[in-house]
Amino acid sequence: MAEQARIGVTGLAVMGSNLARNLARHGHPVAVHNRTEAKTRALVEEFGHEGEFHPAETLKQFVESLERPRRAIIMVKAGAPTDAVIDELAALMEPGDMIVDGGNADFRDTRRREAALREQGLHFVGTGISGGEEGALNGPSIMPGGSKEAYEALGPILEDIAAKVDGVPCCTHVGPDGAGHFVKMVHNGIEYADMQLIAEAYDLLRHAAGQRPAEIAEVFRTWNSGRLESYLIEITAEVLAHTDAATGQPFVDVVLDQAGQKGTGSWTVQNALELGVPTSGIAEAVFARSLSGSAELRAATRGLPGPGETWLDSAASDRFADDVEQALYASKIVAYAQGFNLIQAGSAEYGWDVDPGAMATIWRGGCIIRAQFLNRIKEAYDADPGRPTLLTDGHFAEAIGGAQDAWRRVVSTAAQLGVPAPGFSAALSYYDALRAERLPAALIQGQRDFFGAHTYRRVDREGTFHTLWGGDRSEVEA
Ligand code: NBP
Repeated sequence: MAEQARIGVTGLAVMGSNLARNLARHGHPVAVHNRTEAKTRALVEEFGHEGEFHPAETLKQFVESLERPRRAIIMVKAGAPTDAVIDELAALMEPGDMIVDGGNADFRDTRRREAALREQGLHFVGTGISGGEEGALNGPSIMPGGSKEAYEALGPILEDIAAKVDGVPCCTHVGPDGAGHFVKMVHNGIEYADMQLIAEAYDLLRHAAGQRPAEIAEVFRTWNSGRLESYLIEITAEVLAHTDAATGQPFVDVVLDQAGQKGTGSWTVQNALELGVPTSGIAEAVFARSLSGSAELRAATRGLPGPGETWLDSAASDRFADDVEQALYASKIVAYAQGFNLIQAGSAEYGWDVDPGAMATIWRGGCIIRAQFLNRIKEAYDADPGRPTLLTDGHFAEAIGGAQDAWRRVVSTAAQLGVPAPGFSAALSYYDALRAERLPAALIQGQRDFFGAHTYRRVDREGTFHTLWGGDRSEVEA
């Protein structure tokens, strides 16, 4: 078969089909293949007019239809199916060719696959693709890892089909081997945190201030024209304003209150634990989803006593929405600051040299967490790429300084009225812990030394010490 296609996509479920259409619409001749051939035919029959498609019945035909060096994107189920397709493709390819995994792979798998294919002279590009099916079709945020050389051959095509913000593509070379999938994982973790904080804001307006969903939808619409402007705030207003056709009830009241998850949130937290990076905003969001799904536990505990007061009085209710906006903005800053610290830690651990400001740039469009706010993050890292936390940036420090009284009122109101707000509370505790001159970790060191002779260091002189707790309590140098 003649080598005519610039790039190929194998795996034509919703994501692969839409990505192939996006490529074709941008004038890139695209080879298409799917294990079950009917999907390939259906795609070309329905959308063949959108561009130049080269349907292949077998993976061999698919590979033969690609111009060299070959560029093949895999969009199949993550895990074993991806390994199976990689093995099959690699056997058909030649040195210098590129295999791109656009699925939601674990970055460790990506590192393993990249090393194995490098041995064979092939490039392996694990790339995060965010924005769901709509993004894949109309412009996703793309986070490719792999070698610089592979990016030179692949990047321009990916940048072409990515979302654009102010003319800048939401795609850049993230870093070697698993960097792209790591950053995509953290993106998803931040998405969990952002959604949880928004949900808590809704819950407080509903169950502390007594507002109806339609009223809260209006509050979110207002917020969406300010500093919180983002896709997630926008769709929250839409969901809250929606009425269930069958019952006439607010849609949010007829949906079972058990949130699902596919796993990238918990991956993020697992990696944060391994790297020792506090990402309490993401962790609380993952746990909140787990708790919501713990049906038996919730049923068994429903009657546990709560506080006497459960509503704000009307005067307090009136100013509460403003307070919640401030708490939401401050907590969001903390959640993002934690997520970016995790990216920096992963980058240092695996030697990726990821530019955090560039990540903020490519998340401004196409993906679920797209937001105005990301421009601010980019500016903060442009001003100081090595900054230890976003919280020290002038804009964010000032925003939190201005928000903190309201933030504290919201967290204490939530506690007093018995409305759960784990994201808001954890974010505030993190902020206060960072600010603290002394942490109670000194006491923990004392406890550890007492029961396990784990030793401690002193504030006033060098060295490692142990107190003879079981003896005369004198101090010895360890
Ligand atoms: P799915 O994750 O549902 O996978 C279905 C595709 O995998 C079909 O093309 C199927 O072929 C193929 N496949 C399977 Br299953 N096992 C295979 C095997 N052993 N060999 C060859 N092909 C196999 O598709 P998706 O929802 O389009 O997602 C694709 C990837 O993109 C996933 O990794 C996903 O995590 C990621 N992703 C999805 C989204 C989203 O919003 N859905 C967003 C971002 C990333 P068949 O037709 O023959 O069964």
